[in-house]
Formats: sequence, structure tokens, C-alpha cells
Amino acid sequence: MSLNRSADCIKRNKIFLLTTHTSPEGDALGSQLAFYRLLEKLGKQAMMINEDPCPSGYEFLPGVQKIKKFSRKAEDIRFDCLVTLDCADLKRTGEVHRLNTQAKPVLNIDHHISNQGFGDINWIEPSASSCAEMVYLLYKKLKIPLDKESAICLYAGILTDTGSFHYSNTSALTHKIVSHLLGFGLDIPRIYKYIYENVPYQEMKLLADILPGMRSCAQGRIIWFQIKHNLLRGRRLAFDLSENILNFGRAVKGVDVVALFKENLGVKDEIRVSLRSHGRVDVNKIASFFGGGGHKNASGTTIRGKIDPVRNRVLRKIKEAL
Ligand SMILES: [Mn+2]
Repeated sequence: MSLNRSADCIKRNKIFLLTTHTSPEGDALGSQLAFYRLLEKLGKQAMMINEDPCPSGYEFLPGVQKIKKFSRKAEDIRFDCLVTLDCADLKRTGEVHRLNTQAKPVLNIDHHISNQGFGDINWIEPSASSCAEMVYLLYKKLKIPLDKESAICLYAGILTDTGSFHYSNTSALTHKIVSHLLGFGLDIPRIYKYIYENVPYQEMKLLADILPGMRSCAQGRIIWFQIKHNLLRGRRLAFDLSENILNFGRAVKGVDVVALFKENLGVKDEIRVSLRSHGRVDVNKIASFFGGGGHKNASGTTIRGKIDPVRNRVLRKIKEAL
């Protein structure tokens, strides 16, 4: 299995560039930082470069200040292997994959079912709750002892990707791993508070402004929201606004699919679509139809066009799948 090949790849190479997806969240940053520590413990050289900065809710993660922001100047950096974590395709890294000017081997470690295996070495585990769970297995495989710092990073990844252990991706193995991580004396209430209960007042007001726009269709089986770009006005948010809106929709009685349509800030006529399902509808299939992907119960895509026609096309597709 590809865990072995990933372990071999790590042993074989000396200098690594680690990256993850744009708009990074707990699993992206947690698995990247834990992987970085694993390399450090093996005496390897590594650097971390991401397209987007770390949201302030994750600034407590140990080592996060070592992550550099992508810049074209980095184009002459040298490495033996590019590692992508939690990225369903290479585009999800933003511009960072362009740093691989010498076409060095790509190690692709991910748990998205839509991942087509763009790497030279691919370890794709759709049954894993999170990429962090996979990085934990690498620690085991390479017999690298965990420490409190790596445990915090892995815990943050698993916590966020399982919706605090209530999504269907939460397995017995997930809890077994978490049980081991808790042995390092993690301050659970503090971690939870940093990630989920740390919303600046003005940002919570923003959420409160969007919620009245909630709409339902298909006899309440679809709930949808939209965010027009003038609402955000280029603000960098400290919390995951989209995730909070989607969670709100998930809680509605009788809902099968929640959809969020967000006008992208940087690019005109580009809509980011996020989908969540309670399990009856495979939203990875719907996102894949529109060129995106993800998981069966959580997926997303970016579609060119104006928000109204894009929304109508996607809602029609969801209705077909109900
Ligand atoms: Mn993930």
C-alpha cells in the first residue's frame, strides 16, 4: 500500500517542500505542521510554503510561524520532493506547485475521494477522517515518537475534519488515534476555544447578516445561502465564515443538501460553491460534474459566471440527485 511507498519516499529524499490547499483550515495546517515535525525528527530539511496565510484561529498551532507565504521570488529554491497534503488536485495548492520548476517528484497525501492521483507517489485514503490521521500513520510506520506539539497539530486536523467527531468519517480508528494524542496532555477546551469560539464581534455580525438570506427548495430538502462580494469587501476573516453558514444549514430539520454560493473577491464572475450532505446525496459527484470535487458529504467547486445562473444550474443538478 502507498503508506509504504510514502515512507520510502521520505527516507530516500533529503530536502522537502511541503504545501497544502488555499484557504487552509485545521486539517490542512495540522497535517502540514505535523509532517514538518516528522521530517525534522528524521534529520531532514524541509520548508513550508502556502498560497494563503494562516487564519488567526489557527495561529496557536506549534510551528505555524515557520510557514512562508508564496512569492515568485521563491522560484529558485531547491528541493528533492514536493509534498502536497490535503489537496484533491494540484490546482488546490494555488500557485505553489509552480515552484516545482525542476519537475521533482510529487508526494500526494490526501483523503479526498475525488483525488485522481496527480503525484508521482500517491497515497489516497478516502476512508481516513482527515489527512492528519494519515500523517499519524506515517509517524507509526517510521517509528517516530510523537510529542505534545505534533499531537496538538494532529488533533486540530482530526477535530476540524470530523466536525468535532460527529461526521460519518469518524471511525473507531479515529478515536483510537485521538486517545493516543490526548495522552500528551492536550488542553482540549483551549484548542476548541481557539478554533471555534474566537470570532471577532464584527465577523459574527457578518454571519448574522447572511443568515436571514437562507432559502429552501425541493420541499425543504435543499437549503442554500449566498454571499455577494460587496458584503466582504476584501476583508480577511479570522474565522471560517463558510463553514459556519453551512453548519447552520445542516441543522435544519429535513434537509439533505446545503449549498453556499459565494462571489469570489479577486476574480469577476467567478462563484465558489460549497456543498454539504447528510449522506443521502453524493455531493462529490455534483461538485465533480462542475469541475470540482471533495468528499461524498462535503465538496466544492469554482464556476465561472454570474451568481444567479450558476446557482440555478447547481440547484437543478442537486434536485436531480435527490
Ligand atoms: Mn482534510
